[in-house]
Amino acid sequence: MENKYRKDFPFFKAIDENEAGENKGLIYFDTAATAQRPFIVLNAMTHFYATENANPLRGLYSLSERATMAYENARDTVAKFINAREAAEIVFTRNASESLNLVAYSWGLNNLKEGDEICVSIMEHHSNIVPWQMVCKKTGAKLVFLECDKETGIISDEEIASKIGPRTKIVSIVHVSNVLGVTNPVKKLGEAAHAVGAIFIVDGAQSAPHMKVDVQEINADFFAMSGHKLCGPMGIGALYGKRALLEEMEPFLRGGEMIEYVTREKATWAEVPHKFEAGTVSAGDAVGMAAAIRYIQSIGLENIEKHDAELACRIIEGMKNIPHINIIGPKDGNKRCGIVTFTVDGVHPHDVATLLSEEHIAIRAGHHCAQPLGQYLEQTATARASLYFYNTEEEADIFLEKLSHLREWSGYKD
Ligand code: C6P
Repeated sequence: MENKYRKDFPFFKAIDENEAGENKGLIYFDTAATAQRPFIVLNAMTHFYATENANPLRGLYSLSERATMAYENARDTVAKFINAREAAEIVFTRNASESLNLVAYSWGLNNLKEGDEICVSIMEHHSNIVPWQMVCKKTGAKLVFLECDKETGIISDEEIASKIGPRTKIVSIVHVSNVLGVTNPVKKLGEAAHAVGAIFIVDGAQSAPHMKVDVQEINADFFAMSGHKLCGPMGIGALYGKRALLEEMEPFLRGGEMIEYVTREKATWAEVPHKFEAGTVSAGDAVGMAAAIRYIQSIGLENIEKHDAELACRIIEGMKNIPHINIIGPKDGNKRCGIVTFTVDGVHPHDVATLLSEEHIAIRAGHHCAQPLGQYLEQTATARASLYFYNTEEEADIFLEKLSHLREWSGYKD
């Protein structure tokens, strides 16, 4: 795929036209943390605030009705994007973390008891561990970890069969690991969960931006995602949930238009999904997220997936020719979803990121909010380059060239 997309982004346009000030010449390889935003998203949000702004879901005047319509249309776009059965199965949240917390608080706390088990994998982001630790603490349930092969990141069938059993009530798994880049076999994991009567939750923070997701095909009961990782604004995300489950759940947060009727003593709740959306909703951000989804759909998720794989292959193959670089996770760029994690012998990952920053390359280093995985792999910190459709082969080659000097810059002679 030739890179005709950079001009769609004020951020890259400024860099490419040499008008980026402090960002001059910057290579942005940190999309797994957050993506950049195209004009189309910023314009959609400006349009909403300039012409449709009123408090949605409340007003009886036409401007408020238009704001409501913009918000509900955005919900419809998210629903179609992941093939939900209906828009009511999409709850807007702040991000994937809040989506997972919603399920933990509203389903987990009300359905688990001592002796039950929650099964996650060792490669989970903290956002899919710490809410479950809270549920375990409050209910007496136990958190069980599926371990993976340390080289390939694969979770074996034997591991799945030995950890998901009659005590399992929740299986909550990351679709694409933000460290290893591997795509977990969610369909198989969902079947294993449902076979023992557990609910199946998928953390799609890193998958939804990079591949076609079909929540019905993977038979997820819940699916969590963030807007900012797919070129949308920060502060908006979504939780997909099957209607029957959402209907039986208690609200997560309370107040605003999530009520049906309130007396001095008690309240009843609005229909789903509004039952889960307390207070004034983030309509401008929802509009921005929908614009981002339409934008990446116009590029084509299969094209994005192919581009990310080609660039990751180029980087991984290049890294194999540089001494003292260790790739963490699969050595095949086709299996990395654009996420390349590595270490350099003798150079702390934080120094790798700092030295590269001096060369105008932005990568992430540290524990990547996946400390149990770091402990399992005996890597307290790693460096990570993460790519998207707006990155180029030229950037990959500059990155590799700089990488080949890191040891020398750190005082090593070999
Ligand atoms: N990972 C990273 O640099 P939020 O922050 O709620 O939008 O997403 C949380 C989250 C959940 N699951 C996975 C697999 C993730 O990768 C993330 C976010 C970023 O890897 C920031 S820590």
